[in-house]
Amino acid sequence: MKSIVDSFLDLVKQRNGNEPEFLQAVEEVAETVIPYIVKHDIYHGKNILLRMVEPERVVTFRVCWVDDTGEIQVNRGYRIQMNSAIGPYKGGLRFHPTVNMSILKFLAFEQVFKNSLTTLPMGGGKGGSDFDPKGKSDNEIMRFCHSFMSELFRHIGPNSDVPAGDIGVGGREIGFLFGMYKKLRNEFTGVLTGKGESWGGSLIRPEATGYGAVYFAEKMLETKNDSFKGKNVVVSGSGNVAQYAAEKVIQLGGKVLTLSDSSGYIYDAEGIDSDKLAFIMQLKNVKRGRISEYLEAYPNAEFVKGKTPWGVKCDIALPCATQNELNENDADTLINNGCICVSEGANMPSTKAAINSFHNAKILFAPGKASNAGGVATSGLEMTQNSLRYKWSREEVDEKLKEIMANIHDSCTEYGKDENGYIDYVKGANIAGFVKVADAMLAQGVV
Ligand code: NDP
Ligand code: 2IT
Repeated sequence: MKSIVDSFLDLVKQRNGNEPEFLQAVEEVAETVIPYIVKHDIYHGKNILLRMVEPERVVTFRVCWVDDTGEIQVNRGYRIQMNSAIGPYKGGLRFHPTVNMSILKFLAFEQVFKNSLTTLPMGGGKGGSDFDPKGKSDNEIMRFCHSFMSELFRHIGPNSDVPAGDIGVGGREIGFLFGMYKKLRNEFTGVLTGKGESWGGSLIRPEATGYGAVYFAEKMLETKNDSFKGKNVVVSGSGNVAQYAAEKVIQLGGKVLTLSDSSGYIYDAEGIDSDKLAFIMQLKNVKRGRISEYLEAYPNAEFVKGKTPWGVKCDIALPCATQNELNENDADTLINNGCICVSEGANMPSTKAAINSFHNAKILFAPGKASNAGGVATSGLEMTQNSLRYKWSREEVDEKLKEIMANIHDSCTEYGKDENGYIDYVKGANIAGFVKVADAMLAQGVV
């Protein structure tokens, strides 16, 4: 068995040797899906996984824009159209200086499995730019977004490819991108999700990824007759996903001890309550400040510079910042400190060795492609509402989101439960996500 996995990975490495994050994502899937393929004749010998690791299309383009000092800036834009077997390409746009082909291909690959798990008809894609939004004025952000869309519009559409937000792309950026798309196409369509409430956006979309990651953790805890009530929770990041994960934890009676950004983390032993979270939302979303400024309002808290929060003793950990932010040592520290549950809000925040530690310790661990799928699922619900030219209430969307997260939990259990009752959510998510896409690819032939 091992040798089939190894020879597959050797081939993928030969073709993508300079793409470490992409290889990391493929390796995790191959190790769980190939043994399943080998046992199931309909998938065996069809090179399905080999077809799935090759993007259907990759677009890269130049993005020129003029900064506030009048200087001309040049960035690189990308859209990876990974797999459209079960629906239009769907996935976010990331604006961050670390964006490159490896990062976007890993994200697009994960997205294919994640979108399949949502039960909604969405293929997988991802895009973005190496543009750094930090410290840019609103006008600079607008000029960049307009320039970016002045090329991307050729490659997307409401029935072909529907982008959304990710790191560095939130409501403000989606607005600027949508404005330029609408102008160039002269049509008002649901080509992007995460839109504003008054122009086609879905209620609960901003909250959905963070809420979903907590709903998923709640489902995992239920398997142990446990809940968030009275639990100490460590959250990383302080962006969209982290903020709403924290909000839901507080609503469910948990105590949020930390939040972070790329400069370090804040630790508030008294707990970050809803008033403190409102301060953080204002600080990050309106003032666009740094998490360390929390101490100006709440001097009893600590700011730990240059560190991630995994050393803080907790019951539950929610990594909600970025890829590979939690390594093997961090995982061991969490386990030794009594952590019982890790639900990933970010994409691939735990390294492979960290995941092995969680599995060996038999604690509850959910990979992002299952636990953070609430964001894209609610994007799918936004697409549905746009097609219907209709709007559901907050309660209706939240109810559907909860139901989708519960379904994903069931799918992971179906394919991931071992003979001793332990649920390997990584294996479960990979196989459940794979089966639906593979069946569609088989039905559509070699295209
Ligand atoms: P935001 O841009 O809103 O926030 C990102 C947060 O992560 C910030 O606090 C940022 O800090 C921190 N961060 C980013 N890069 C690093 C880094 N290299 N080291 C440490 N901290 C870092 O993004 P989101 O909250 O939307 O995204 C967070 C994660 O969730 C990503 O992995 C994304 O792919 C994933 N995700 C997002 C979804 C969505 O709907 N938005 C859906 C599913 C997954 P700083 O400000 O210092 O950069
Ligand atoms: O990683 C993700 O799932 C996202 N950034 C959200 C994608 C989407 O289309 O809503």
